[in-house]
Amino acid sequence: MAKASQLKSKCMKCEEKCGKGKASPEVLNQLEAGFAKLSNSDSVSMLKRFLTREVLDKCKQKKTSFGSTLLDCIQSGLENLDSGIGVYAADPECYEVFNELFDPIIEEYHNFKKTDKQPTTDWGNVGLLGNLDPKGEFVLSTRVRCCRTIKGYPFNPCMTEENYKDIESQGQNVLNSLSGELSGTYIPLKGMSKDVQQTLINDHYLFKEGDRFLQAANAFRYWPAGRGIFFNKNKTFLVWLCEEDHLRIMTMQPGGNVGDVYNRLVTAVNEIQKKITFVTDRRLGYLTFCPTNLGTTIRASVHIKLPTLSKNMDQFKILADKYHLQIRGGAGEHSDSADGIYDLSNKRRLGLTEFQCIKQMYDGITELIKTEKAAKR
Ligand code: ADP
Ligand code: DAR
Repeated sequence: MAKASQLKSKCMKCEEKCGKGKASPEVLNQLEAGFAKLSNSDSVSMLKRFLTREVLDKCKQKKTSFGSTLLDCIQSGLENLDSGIGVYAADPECYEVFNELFDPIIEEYHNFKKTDKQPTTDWGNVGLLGNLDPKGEFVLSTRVRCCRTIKGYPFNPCMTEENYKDIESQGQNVLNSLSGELSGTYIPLKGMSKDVQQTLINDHYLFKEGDRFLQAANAFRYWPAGRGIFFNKNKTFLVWLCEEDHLRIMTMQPGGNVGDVYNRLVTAVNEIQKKITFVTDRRLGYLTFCPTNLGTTIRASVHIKLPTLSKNMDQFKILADKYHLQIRGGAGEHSDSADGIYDLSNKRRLGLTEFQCIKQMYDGITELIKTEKAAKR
């Protein structure tokens, strides 16, 4: 397996495209053309609002040691003018090298200033979390996920096919060594039948394909090399390799027992972290491909039916905002609700501890269920 020092020179795509030290004339031309198109558009993305002429001039020549350029980070937002954010880090160094662009985005999305610092990891007291809906009236299922980046590798836009295979190999070796409730099976996406793949997606276990924002971010190169899913016998513990992030570690089960799901995630992450070194930053915590996932990287969600509250979506969104909850459809990001099922999760991941993230979801859903019950009377 290639050593971390060799890996950086292996990022041939970025190196070839940009050469050594500074961005190539071709990249500079693409940046100027993209900036002109963006400036003349009615986009309301954070990229549009924070990529000023001054920021572009400060960042356009720069490259990270992986060879990533500003173009590698903003290409998705230049192509998808309807992006909310429009920016991904092409490798972990981008948050520092292109901080003039990333810092204002991080501040606005996470309400996290340049002077703020992510607290050290604190999974808290799991015993304080129980079942949100013991009678099963509202909550169909609970899921908690976090993201992890393996040290020495870039993110998708700058990864080589060898990088994907290295990460898959490291991830598979660690996951296959887990025991007890966490023991399970790894299935590479390469060779997976379309029927099996679609069933796993429909059952909410496997990631979807073809997200246009990720496509434009160069997140699907060498697909399906290095991508795959690990899950235990009951599919209550799962890990995605090389989808959006190097690892997405998740636990889930039917019903509203947040304590059970969270406890299993904490156990799994701690076991995995005994065997792989993940990238963390003193200020931003765990680093991820997308800036929306920085810090704890925790998204704790319930699939829930709140038939009275969801009749008025404007009011529903105001309530969700009050409890720092994000509303997604039942099929995950960019999906609409079907059968009145909503995916409600903590919006905040950075500037608070892991326990505070899960508690924010727990308390918010508790309040929404109380409000639903009162509205039904
Ligand atoms: P992520 O959570 O990794 O940001 P998505 O929002 O796209 O990604 O969700 C990924 C998959 O997880 C989707 O199939 C989605 O339906 C499923 N999912 C998310 N939350 C829950 C939940 N509470 N119960 C069951 N499935 C869930
Ligand atoms: N749709 C893209 C990404 C937003 C965050 N979602 C992730 N990372 N899956 C946007 O810029 O709006």
